[in-house]
Amino acid sequence: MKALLLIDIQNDFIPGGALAVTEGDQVVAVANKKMNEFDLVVATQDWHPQNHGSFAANHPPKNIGEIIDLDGLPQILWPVHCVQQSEGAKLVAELKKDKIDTIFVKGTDPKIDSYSGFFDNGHRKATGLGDFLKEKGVTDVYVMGLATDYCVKFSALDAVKLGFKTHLILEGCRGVNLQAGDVDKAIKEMEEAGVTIIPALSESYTTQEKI
Ligand code: VGL
Ligand code: ZN
Repeated sequence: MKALLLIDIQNDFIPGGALAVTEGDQVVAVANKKMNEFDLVVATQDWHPQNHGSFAANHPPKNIGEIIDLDGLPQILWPVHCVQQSEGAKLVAELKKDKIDTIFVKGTDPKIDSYSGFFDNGHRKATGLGDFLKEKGVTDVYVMGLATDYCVKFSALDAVKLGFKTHLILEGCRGVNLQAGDVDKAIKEMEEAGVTIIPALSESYTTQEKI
């Protein structure tokens, strides 16, 4: 039994959003197409309270990109993003919602960030996604979404740790690349941890497929 796991395909992570990922909007078409190949589709949603500790604005005079200690863990400071109930936190309008079985929210505790869809960054609390997939009899998890070097990476790494055969749909991912090379490093890290990387289709193959 395989499941498609859509990571944080939210307005704030696409161009025009608060934490825009270059070409982030391009993963939507991939998600909408891939959904048809799966019996189970689940999504994650970054869902922060306004006072979340990952927001630079909550630690003046600190700036975006600086690293602080947040309740004992190193924390990169981000722009205010994916605030609960805001437009930016909504799943992208063009993403087909009818096929999504359940949405798991994360990052709700102001004291700890949660890049992975399974656990917070300190592995202190689970979101319920792991147990949910196990109860459904899922053996294989196919991960895609935003962003490759943060939430996609940590979700894929946790999926491996939980014993799922884990696959990364590369054409359905885009990354932040805060430092040049971060996305490539993330892909390598996932591969070394046992994630199967499904390479992006070549341009010509994509064109052929559309005909
Ligand atoms: C993400 C940074 C902060 C992500 C979420 O979805 O990759 N990155 N919050
Ligand atoms: Zn976040």
